[in-house]
Amino acid sequence: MKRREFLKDAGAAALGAAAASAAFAQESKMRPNVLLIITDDQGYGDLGCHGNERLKTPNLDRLAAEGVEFTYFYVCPVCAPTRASLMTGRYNYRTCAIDTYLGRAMMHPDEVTLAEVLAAAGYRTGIFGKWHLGDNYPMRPYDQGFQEALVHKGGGLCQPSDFPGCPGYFGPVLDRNGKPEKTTGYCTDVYTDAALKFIEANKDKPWLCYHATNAPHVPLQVPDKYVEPYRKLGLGENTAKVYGMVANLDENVGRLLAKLDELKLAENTIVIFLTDNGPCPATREKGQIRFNAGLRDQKGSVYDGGIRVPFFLRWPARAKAGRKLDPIAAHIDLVPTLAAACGARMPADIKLDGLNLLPLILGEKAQWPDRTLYVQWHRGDEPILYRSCMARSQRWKLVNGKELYDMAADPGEKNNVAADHPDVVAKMRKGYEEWFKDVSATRGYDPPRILLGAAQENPSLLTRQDWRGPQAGWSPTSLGHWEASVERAGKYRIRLLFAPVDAESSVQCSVGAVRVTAIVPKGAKEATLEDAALEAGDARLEAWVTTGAATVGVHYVEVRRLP
Ligand SMILES: [Ca+2]
Repeated sequence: MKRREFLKDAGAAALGAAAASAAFAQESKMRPNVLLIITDDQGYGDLGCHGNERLKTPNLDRLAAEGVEFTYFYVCPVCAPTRASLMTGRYNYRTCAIDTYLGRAMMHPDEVTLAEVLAAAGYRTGIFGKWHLGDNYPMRPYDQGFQEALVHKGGGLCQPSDFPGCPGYFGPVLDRNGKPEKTTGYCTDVYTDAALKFIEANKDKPWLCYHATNAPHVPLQVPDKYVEPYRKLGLGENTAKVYGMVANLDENVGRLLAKLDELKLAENTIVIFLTDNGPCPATREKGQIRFNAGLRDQKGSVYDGGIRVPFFLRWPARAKAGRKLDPIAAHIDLVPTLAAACGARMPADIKLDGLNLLPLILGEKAQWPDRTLYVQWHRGDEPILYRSCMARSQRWKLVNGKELYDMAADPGEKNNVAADHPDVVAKMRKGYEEWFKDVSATRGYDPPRILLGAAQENPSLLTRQDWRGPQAGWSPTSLGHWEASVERAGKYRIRLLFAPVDAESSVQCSVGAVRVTAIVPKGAKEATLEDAALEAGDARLEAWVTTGAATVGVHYVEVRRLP
């Protein structure tokens, strides 16, 4: 069954039942709400309850104490891959979201997301903050099951995907359900305000609130009042700012928890907190990674410092508080766990990689299987066998196919014991190779295409987040193209935005075989190209500015189908 048919069927079933039966309404009242909080580049050690003696996180510590904690919870070493797995219950290599930018964070639109699964089961769904799985139709959060969205574009604020004129973390211009909206206040506060409003408005229905902050990702912008206490402790400026961002986050988590109390929703709301990867290398002080509870390495690494993150789950109605669970778990487990907890149906033909963790969370006596989790990471278009990968069973961890660590005895991954356990190494290598072949075969590694001229998105704003090609990048001289597909033939208006030119220049845009051009005067920073007659179908879109002998790419392309 195709995903859209499934979603239609499941949605109709849920709605039909709801209309037909008061019992269902009663039952749906018992369905838990889900508040899923994920932060960006906050490491395992960036929490008071993980032994950080300087950083104060009273609200997150409280959440940990009131819920269960998975001690060994794994994600990918960077942002978008983690989010793809979180949203689908599948290894990200199955989903086309295989890197963070240059078109590789776009997730295949046929993937079924947590939001789609819960929406089909009658949930209200909202996302506030960071999506990072595609900025254009049909990959945006509201194309993928979220009924309400207030999100930044790309992988974070202050990136080339920002709406033109977005000032940064303070008063960001955000995407509200497909329209740019100038906000006021600090980004994390803005997302929380929107989440609180969403929860309040939907207090009588089951809901999924995905609260995904771009903090404490770089750049380290945060109100100074949060940073000052950490400067006073003598911490370096980077660490003080990261801690300030986390302190602000913690305060916002406190606001969310207080709202659940106020609305008397806390009992039957599943609150989950996790982060998407380890601490960012750019925030080191004099080359040193900040406190990370003894884990090895940082963001971008498959040692535990890059991929082992905090994971707390609070559900007072059903999960006894204060337990630490040692079975290994991962981002791929969220979808099966939450689908089970919320009574939602999964499409039968979808290969989920994760396990339903409920038996562990509810403390049922379950035979829990030892399994092996896999994480791999690369930059660019295709992963390479054995490059930056790890396989993890309950006891062992194999890194890059050749280093073996006994994780129970050596959580800091200091002693490679591969030579002592050739049988374990051989078995894990075999498992990894099978996994690599399997995930690579799902969709291959071509990026998805952006659809132009669709009723759902017109105009489309293309940014450097998703452009492609050997010279594509985020520097002033970068030059790239977009892999697009024109949904409907017709007349289009194409507007280009670029860095101000220092002399008369020629600007050009090609879409497939069609090329439109203009001459702009010195100082110009945009041009509108009228009457591009585009055919339907796949097309490469390129746009560039030539000044004298130099040719550089544009910053934005706005493609509008004319009526
Ligand atoms: Ca991240």
